[in-house]
Amino acid sequence: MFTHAIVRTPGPDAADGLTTATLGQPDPTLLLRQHAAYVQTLEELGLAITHLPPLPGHPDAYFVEDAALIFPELAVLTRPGAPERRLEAEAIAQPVAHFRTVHRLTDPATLDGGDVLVVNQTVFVGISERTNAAGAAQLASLLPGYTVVPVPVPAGLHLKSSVTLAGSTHLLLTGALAQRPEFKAHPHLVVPDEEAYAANILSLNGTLVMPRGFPRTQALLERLALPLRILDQTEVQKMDGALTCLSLRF
Ligand code: CIR
Repeated sequence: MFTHAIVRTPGPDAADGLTTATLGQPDPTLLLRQHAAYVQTLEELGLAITHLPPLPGHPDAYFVEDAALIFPELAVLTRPGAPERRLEAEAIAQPVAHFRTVHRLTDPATLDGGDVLVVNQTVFVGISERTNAAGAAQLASLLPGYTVVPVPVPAGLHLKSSVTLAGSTHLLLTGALAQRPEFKAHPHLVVPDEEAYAANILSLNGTLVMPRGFPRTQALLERLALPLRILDQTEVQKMDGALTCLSLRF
């Protein structure tokens, strides 16, 4: 069960964040509205919310998932791979320390939380443009009770751009990742190539939360017979963000 989430409100400078998408600039008002609907959904699913204010000068800081990892035993402040985002980790130290003992990744490690997928006691770490092998190794040394499995990220920004948990038993992933030996044996659903963005969903206390506009993925998820919430994510998608990025859930 998830009981808490930490979120940060997008700032007026959100359009200045990093992105590779070619979908245009986010509309600041609509971004705030979509973010508020997201937070309300987490609340409705039973999570108590810690709200952080915008972080001036750090336009990507509302993607809080990248700055920290929260496990039942401890928390880890990451060392984000994009130098522009590195200070976001220290900026979230205090709210995270309220809940867990805080550890830190250090140079030469780089790691974004978007590259970390926890499935029971296995921690898959995407090796990507943001996360390196030293990041995975340092994380493993902090998590003796877990098996850390590095996975090359074939496409997209982060590992979780292409694979997330759907309920408690299945992975939802792209065709490219479905071929990887790390995931092959796991029960999974494969998103159609043209709906790759929908591989990033949230599974929260028995409910699935997915982005709007991906009917084939929705049909796949309906097979799991779990309650489904659908959220507009258009403005976040313009900044290479997705549902998991917008919160730390624990
Ligand atoms: C970035 O490029 O870092 C941000 N604009 C998007 C981060 C998305 N975070 C995530 O998928 N965990």
